[in-house]
Amino acid sequence: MLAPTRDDRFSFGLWTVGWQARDTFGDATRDPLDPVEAVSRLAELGAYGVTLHDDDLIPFGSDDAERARRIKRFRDALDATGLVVPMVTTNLFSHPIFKDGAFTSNDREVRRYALRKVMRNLDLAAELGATTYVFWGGREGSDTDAAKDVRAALDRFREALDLLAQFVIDRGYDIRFAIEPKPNEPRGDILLPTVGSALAFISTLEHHEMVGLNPEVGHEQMAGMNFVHSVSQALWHGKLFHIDLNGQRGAKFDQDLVFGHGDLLSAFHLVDLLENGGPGGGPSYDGPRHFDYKPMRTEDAAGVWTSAASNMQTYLLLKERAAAFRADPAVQEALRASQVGELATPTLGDAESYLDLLADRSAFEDFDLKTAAVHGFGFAHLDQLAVEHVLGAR
Ligand code: DIG
Ligand code: MN
Ligand code: MN
Repeated sequence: MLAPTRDDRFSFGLWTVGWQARDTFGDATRDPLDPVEAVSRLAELGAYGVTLHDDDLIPFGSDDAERARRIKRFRDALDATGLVVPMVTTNLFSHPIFKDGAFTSNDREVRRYALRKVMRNLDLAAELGATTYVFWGGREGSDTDAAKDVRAALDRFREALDLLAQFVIDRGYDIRFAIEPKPNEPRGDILLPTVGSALAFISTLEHHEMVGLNPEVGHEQMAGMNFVHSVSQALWHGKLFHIDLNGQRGAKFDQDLVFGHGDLLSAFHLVDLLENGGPGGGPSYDGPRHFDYKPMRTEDAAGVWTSAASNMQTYLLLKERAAAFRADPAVQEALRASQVGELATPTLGDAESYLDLLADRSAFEDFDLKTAAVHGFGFAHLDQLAVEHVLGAR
């Protein structure tokens, strides 16, 4: 067993270990979990942080006295354990008023209420020391194309984020925003469904420099995307502000499995990317390793903590395997044979212009098409080496 430490920067949402396992087809199988207990149990397991929606800590509709009491209890538990709060977010999806969305509800009064709910929670996020604020628009979308003017919805989504960014700037908060894409569920189609659509949207925002991404493994995979590609492009844009780690087995309902319990090979290459920078070298990401997963509905309280520990254990094992993979001389030789490093070399030489390229007969007129056409890249050997490292066979 590998022991997680605070230096691993593992964090969990209160809503993960606190999930009572109520789903569309069944009632809760577990009792509510006191956030204070969650803090102390996660600290014991080796986590360094907890994250939360406003309603996870302060039940919707609590009066000010109850709000203050719950915040104080929570902060005392943080002080007692040393856990930090790297990220905070808003629940803009559970209460019935959000049934047609929050920032993009057809009902303008709901949109105004949602903005107030977020501003109130941004104050709490700053008070708790969070530096990342996530926006997962779970209800921003539609169930019929007849009922949503998507162009107007994107206008309203942008209006909301521009206003909230201005609020954070004016308040002087050290907070950046991270949009979390998801293609569907609970709406038939959710706006900003993938990393790509979110990046395009972010580029139109007034304060785009303070808005990045919080990609979630299962959400990209629900859309049939390669999560390593999604995270790589987020990194390439300098927009990987946070990450939601979990597992997913293909394009089906959002499973929120323990990290690595879905596509294990993808999880290995993701850890290699985050920790070692992947083929390009790194490391690439120094933010929290945040788990947004759900203990299976079949589990009792003991099973919840087993699953929480499993996220960190699997991550650490994959981190160890990825380090061995990068250190393996056979892998380094295979990478050279597959010309993986060559991709980092610009296609044109230093100070070479397209005119020089046009004049270079070896690039086209005399290019040896036959040899290039039958060239073998040796990826099968490299892929097998990766699999053998994941299996602990090397
Ligand atoms: C679900 O994947 C979403 C919500 O749980 C939350 O808003 C966000 C925070 O990571 N993830
Ligand atoms: Mn999810
Ligand atoms: Mn998430």
